[in-house]
Formats: sequence, structure tokens, C-alpha cells
Amino acid sequence: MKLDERELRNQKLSAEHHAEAARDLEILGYVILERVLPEEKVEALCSAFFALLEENHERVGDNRGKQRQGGVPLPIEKPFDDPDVLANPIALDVFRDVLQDDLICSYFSSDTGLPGSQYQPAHRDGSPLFPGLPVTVPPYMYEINIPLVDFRPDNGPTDIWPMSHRISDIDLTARDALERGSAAATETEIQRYVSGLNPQPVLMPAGSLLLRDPRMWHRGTPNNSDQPRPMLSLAYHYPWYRFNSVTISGGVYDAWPEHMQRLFRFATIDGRTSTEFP
Ligand SMILES: O=C(O)CCC(=O)C(=O)O
Repeated sequence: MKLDERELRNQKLSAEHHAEAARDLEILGYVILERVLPEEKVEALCSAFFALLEENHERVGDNRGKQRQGGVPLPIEKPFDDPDVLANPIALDVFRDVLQDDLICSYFSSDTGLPGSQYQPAHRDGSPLFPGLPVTVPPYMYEINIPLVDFRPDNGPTDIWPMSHRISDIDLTARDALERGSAAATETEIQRYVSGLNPQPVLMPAGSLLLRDPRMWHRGTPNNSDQPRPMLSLAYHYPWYRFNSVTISGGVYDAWPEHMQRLFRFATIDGRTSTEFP
């Protein structure tokens, strides 16, 4: 979806675009909002990300398969502490409409396919709410992916299977298959089957927002270019759900406006985690 100048200036979708985005998210499992972040911002995020890349790679290794790092937390400090990244008003408006006003952000990290990365097995994020129950429950969490470079056919764009978030009773892959990064995980019967179902590569300009249901099947694809392909990943959900956690310094948290503090109220702040529930 391309946003017009007014929407970008007001950081709010038109009523028509809002309805379209909410419907696509519920029915298709995703919506792409193009070029929401201004170019200068994306450039600053991208250079800060590249400055950390080597250190992150040394820290986690290839934790999501050959030449691939996933779920690598980024420091919540400049430039990553930007409210347009952590609490994007356009995305949150849509999430709040489909879920509810009171949401929690519990995940801020990065996923990077380096040159030479391979296909991941198709997977969902998180565990099913009711394992083994062949029922599609309503959405309880949404994710945002922010490409820091253009996602092109040659640099390993994420593949997605629209509408697959509604299929609850197929086991795609063992839960630890992604972390083990074993090539055999892509060679199972079910993986061959889903590979034949026409996954779509998410081709989007840097600074776009991919809003998606974490249950929608997706996978990293081979990066055949000579540059890394980084994206930021965030998760927002009902306060009663647990997905991950973020770490913030008290100084950063205290300086935030109340709506940001509420969004991050279950974070670990200066080493302390809230016991409030929900
Ligand atoms: O980097 C990508 O394109 C997808 C990564 C992913 O889904 C994962 O590592 O869980």
C-alpha cells in the first residue's frame, strides 16, 4: 500500500486505507505499508546497524542457518529508540483496531541474511496458544518487519504464504529446526509440499513496514547479492500473552511519554522486570 503525503505528514492512514490494512491483516495475514520511515531515518538506522553487525555476528554466530542471524536484539538507544520505530503510530493504530488499545511490545530485534544464506524451513513465529487443537483462534499478536535496505529478488527477501495464519493443524517444522539451521529441515515432505504452494517474496523499499500475523508461514530466502539484507523485527500483543522480552535503561524509559512507557511496561528496565499481571 502506497501512502499519500497527507497520511505520511499526519502519521495516520485515511479511513479507506485503514480499513483496507485492517482487513488485509485479518484475512491475508499481512499488509505492506510502503516507505513509512523517511529516507534519512532509514539511512541512520542502517549505518548504526552495520556498525553492530560484526559484533552481533561474533556474539550469536549463524544462529538461524548458514550465513543467517535472527532474533538479534538491538540496543534501545539512539537511533534505535526512535518512537517511529518502537511505537509506530500508523502500525499501532491498525493493530489497536484489530486487537485492543492496551498492547505490549515485547520484542525488538533484527534478522539478517548475509551473502550466501540459504532457504530457511517455512515456519510460524511463537508457539500455538492451544497446541494440538485444530482450531484457528483470533489474532493475539502482530509483528512489524522494517527492511533497512530495499528487499529485491536477489538479496533474500522474506517469502510469505498469505492466509496461512488461518491453518492451525499442520506441523511445519520442529521448533528448534530454525536455530539448528540444518539444511535437512527444508527437505521434509511437508516443506517440499508448502514450497510448491507459491510463496510470495516480500519485495519492498527500505523503510516500509511489513505488518504480519506471526502465524502466517514465512521463511528467509537465499541472499545472492554481495551485501547483507537486514530487517528490524518487533512484536505487539495482548498484555496476557508472553512472547519475548526487551531490555531498556531506566534513563531511556523514564524520558518516554506515558504511552511508550505503557507499551513497554513489561520490559526489563535497569535489570528489573515488572510483576504486574496482565
Ligand atoms: O530474515 C528473514 O527474511 C526471515 C527470518 C525469519 O523468519 C526467522 O529467522 O525466524
